[in-house]
Amino acid sequence: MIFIYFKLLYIAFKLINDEDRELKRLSVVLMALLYSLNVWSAPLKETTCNEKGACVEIESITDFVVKKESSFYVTLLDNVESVQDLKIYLWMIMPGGHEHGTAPLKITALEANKFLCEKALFVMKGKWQIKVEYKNKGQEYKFVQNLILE
Ligand SMILES: [Cu+2]
Repeated sequence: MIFIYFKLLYIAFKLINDEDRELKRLSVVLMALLYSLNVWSAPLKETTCNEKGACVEIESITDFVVKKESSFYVTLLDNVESVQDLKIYLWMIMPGGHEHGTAPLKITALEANKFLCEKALFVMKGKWQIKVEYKNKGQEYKFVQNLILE
């Protein structure tokens, strides 16, 4: 989220030319304010690949906000006919090194390779991961999408 925030800030800087100093200053203040109030949360659409060359795409439907139920799509960009034991879950890595999950997601298959994941509840601020795991032809596949929730 921080990364996307700075990316947006960069775009804002590029869009507003140097003559519009006041406008630029205003947009920076506004974005900083939204960010500090924790009401700004960026959508996500990322493709994650593993060392075997298989990929999954994760696309948020709602924004990912702490203590609010979120939902997202997971699309397997692999040969899905032989995929078994699909697991999609949230994982948190705490500052002290402790790790934990959450209540299970509600997962609905929309297509053979596309899944709707609901009831994703990020219970606290910090470093989160969306984990996708499955087996395909006797091999295990694991994907990790990192998220920082402020
Ligand atoms: Cu935690």
